[in-house]
Amino acid sequence: MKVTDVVAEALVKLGADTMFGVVGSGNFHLTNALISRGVRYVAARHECGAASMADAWARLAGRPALLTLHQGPGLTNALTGITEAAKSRTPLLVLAADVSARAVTSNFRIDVTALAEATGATPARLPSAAFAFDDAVRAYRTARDERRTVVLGLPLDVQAGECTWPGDPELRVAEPAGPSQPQVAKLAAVLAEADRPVFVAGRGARSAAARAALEQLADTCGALLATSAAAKGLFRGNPWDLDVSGGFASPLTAELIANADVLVAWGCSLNMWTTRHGTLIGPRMTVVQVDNDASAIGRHRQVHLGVVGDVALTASGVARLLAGEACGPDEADDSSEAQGPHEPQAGGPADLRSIGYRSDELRNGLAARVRWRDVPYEDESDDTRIDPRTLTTALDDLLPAERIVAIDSGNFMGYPSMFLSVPDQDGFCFTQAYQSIGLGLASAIGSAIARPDRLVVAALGDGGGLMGISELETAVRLGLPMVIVIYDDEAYGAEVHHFGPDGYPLDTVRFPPADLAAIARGFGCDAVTVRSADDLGPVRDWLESRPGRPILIDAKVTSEHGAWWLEEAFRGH
Ligand SMILES: Cc1ncc(C[n+]2csc(CCOP(=O)(O)OP(=O)(O)O)c2C)c(N)n1
Ligand SMILES: [Mg+2]
Repeated sequence: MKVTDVVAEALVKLGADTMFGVVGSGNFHLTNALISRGVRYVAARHECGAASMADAWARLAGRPALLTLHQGPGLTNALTGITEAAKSRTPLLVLAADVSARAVTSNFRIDVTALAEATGATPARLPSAAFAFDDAVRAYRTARDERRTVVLGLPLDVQAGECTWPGDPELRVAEPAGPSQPQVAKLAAVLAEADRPVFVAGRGARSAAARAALEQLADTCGALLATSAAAKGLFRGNPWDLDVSGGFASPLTAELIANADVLVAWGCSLNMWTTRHGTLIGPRMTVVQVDNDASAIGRHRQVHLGVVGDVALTASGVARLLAGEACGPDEADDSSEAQGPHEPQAGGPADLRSIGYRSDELRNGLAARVRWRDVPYEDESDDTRIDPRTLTTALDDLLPAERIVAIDSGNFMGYPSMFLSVPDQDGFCFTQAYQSIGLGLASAIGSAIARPDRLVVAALGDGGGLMGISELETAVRLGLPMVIVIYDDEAYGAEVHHFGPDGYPLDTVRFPPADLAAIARGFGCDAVTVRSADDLGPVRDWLESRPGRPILIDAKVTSEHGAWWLEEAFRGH
């Protein structure tokens, strides 16, 4: 068989079914070999867009996407998206065509392995036709089982070679590893003593199984439930959900986390964003980190206890140990409540009892004040521009709850992150591990392909939106009914607010007005320019008719001062 057929057959047998890319001569045959075996191929207009689509798709599907690239510039164009995926531990297999070993003077020659390494991706290569099957299978398994972004270099001469089909690859998937019993016991002891425990769940806890196990354990010891931005939505619907910890946290959330006596990070790195540069971690707080990757423990800050193990297995192991033990100070007073610690409590009367950090009063306080949209503010809208908070609250009311919010980077980004609710952990696509602007539209497209059952909302700045705008053609060509909101301040607002207060010239980061609605119509989108909430009528009409094309909202937003989280963010520069 041809090597391209062997590689394609092996990947399909392993479960690959969705591929993004831009096709040139070097990846033409392999891409077609995959398509002919039933793999869905999505043609992007720029390789970086293809990479971000693949990244978002894989985050939501929970298994590797394929990214197919032409040799040389095909790979370098994709590097920013690949770096974001690698930093986010997205399972992604990059099929990177490469020049033949002997083509030393080719224009397309580039050091693929060095490039992959430089981005934090895992390099792999097909050095010979004879081992093409084994190398391709290993690359896919590394992406899937170790949640890595793998760049598989595919030299043209090897692709054109032949080899024999050795038989189907083994389909076994690596089992998650549980923690050691002594570590489970230590964590149980910490929680048994905790008066005000808070759990912060991160990317490594983004699953229904982890949610169930964490909620059960939190019920047992009265913990409040927060997430990092990457896991936003995980505890939606739980009355003890604090939403996101860190720079995006509402005042009540920040206060409750800072006052915890025990904080357990579950599959969460506790980076400067999640801890607000450490300010949410009090000096007497006991900090525990649970992660299936030993190297993640203590990487961003010191912890008192590190537990190496799968989040769901660890949480259920600790809950089992605590079962039957009173771990909240008030639990003994609560004997009238017949419910045992392991019975589901959400929504039931047992939620009303006081245990750990939980009380009736707090529950009511959370219901009334934990969301940003319930925090009072002075509306700064004027005749020509809408306050981004007012815009986003109006959209939150207008858009269906079953949604996925995909966010680009910039000053604007906290508004959609905090004022648009999401239904669960799959409702938020946050491609911010590399803090690049320009990835948001493509990650929204990848999300829409992964979850056609949900309305996807792309939230972009005018800078990031224009940087990635070529993919508007992809969204229109694919007939994706998505909402694209551009927070248009006619500037790289993040830079304006960073340097403006010190009196620096801002000409390099300000732009003349652009009619983004007209540009969108040129691509074939519906579009509307919004200067007040009254202008949102066409969005309502679009939602009712749901035509098979996107609608772009060019929201001319107020920008007198930077967003509240921005100051925090600049401390990390
Ligand atoms: C690829 C890339 N280039 C430059 C930057 C630096 N940068 C961060 S935010 C920003 C401005 C983004 O402008 P816009 O998308 O309009 O959002 P705003 O800040 O105005 O809300 C820039 C240039 C970056 N993060 N990534
Ligand atoms: Mg802007």
